[in-house]
Amino acid sequence: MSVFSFNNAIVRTPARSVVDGLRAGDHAGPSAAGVATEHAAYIVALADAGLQVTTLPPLEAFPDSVFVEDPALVFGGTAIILNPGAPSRAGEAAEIRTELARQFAQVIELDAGHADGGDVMVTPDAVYIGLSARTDATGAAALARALAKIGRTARIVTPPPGVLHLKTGANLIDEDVLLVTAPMAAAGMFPGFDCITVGDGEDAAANALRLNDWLLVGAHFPRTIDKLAARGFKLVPLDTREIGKIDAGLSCMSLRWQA
Ligand code: CIR
Repeated sequence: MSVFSFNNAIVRTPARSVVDGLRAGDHAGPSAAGVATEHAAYIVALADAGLQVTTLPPLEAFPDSVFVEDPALVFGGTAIILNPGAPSRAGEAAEIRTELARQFAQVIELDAGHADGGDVMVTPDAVYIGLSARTDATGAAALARALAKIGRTARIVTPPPGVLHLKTGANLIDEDVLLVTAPMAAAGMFPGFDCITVGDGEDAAANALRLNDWLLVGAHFPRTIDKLAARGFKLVPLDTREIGKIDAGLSCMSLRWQA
């Protein structure tokens, strides 16, 4: 079974408060209607790729709660409840626990530090954990211990400063192929991988999402799309311009696993 085999996903309907989602710059936030439209199209794309989608209700108290990838990490049979590093997001872990306990035979809690799922990238050989402003060394070590309990090897890496999450800048799109930004490629964290660099001025395109045979990619990154098409990827372009205003991309909006 490949790391891209998925038949289940959890998403959460965006709250109206998503307009107040965290962002690094001081630019305007997204519109609630715009995020809702992008989210609805995303759910269709997950279903079209063969995933059964569980949709959780919106959480107005948590503007970033649409990004369910961050408070947990899931594999077939096991969910690991993480501890998001942004104070405004810490409560999201408790909010998703009940659903994970319902759907997974084993639920493991991170027992120290902070870690966001956006900093976790699963590859065939190892689970990469990126240190960031959200994932600290204590949380990364605790996550590595949790992964060891389920027979997974962790590899802790340090992305360049200023990158929100590991997967903001690097995503596995084939067994040994990464889609990366130029700074991530230059950081030399991924020896042995074939790194495809996103098109000029299209760094946000790096957060693409491989599901089964399909690669979901931001629709407004033409140079990256050309590169990926030339390599033969089966692309599903999706509009991410609204969620992009709060520093998010396509992996952030779901938890995915093979049941
Ligand atoms: C945040 O700053 O936490 C959200 N506005 C964006 C989270 C993106 N999540 C992800 O990359 N996994």
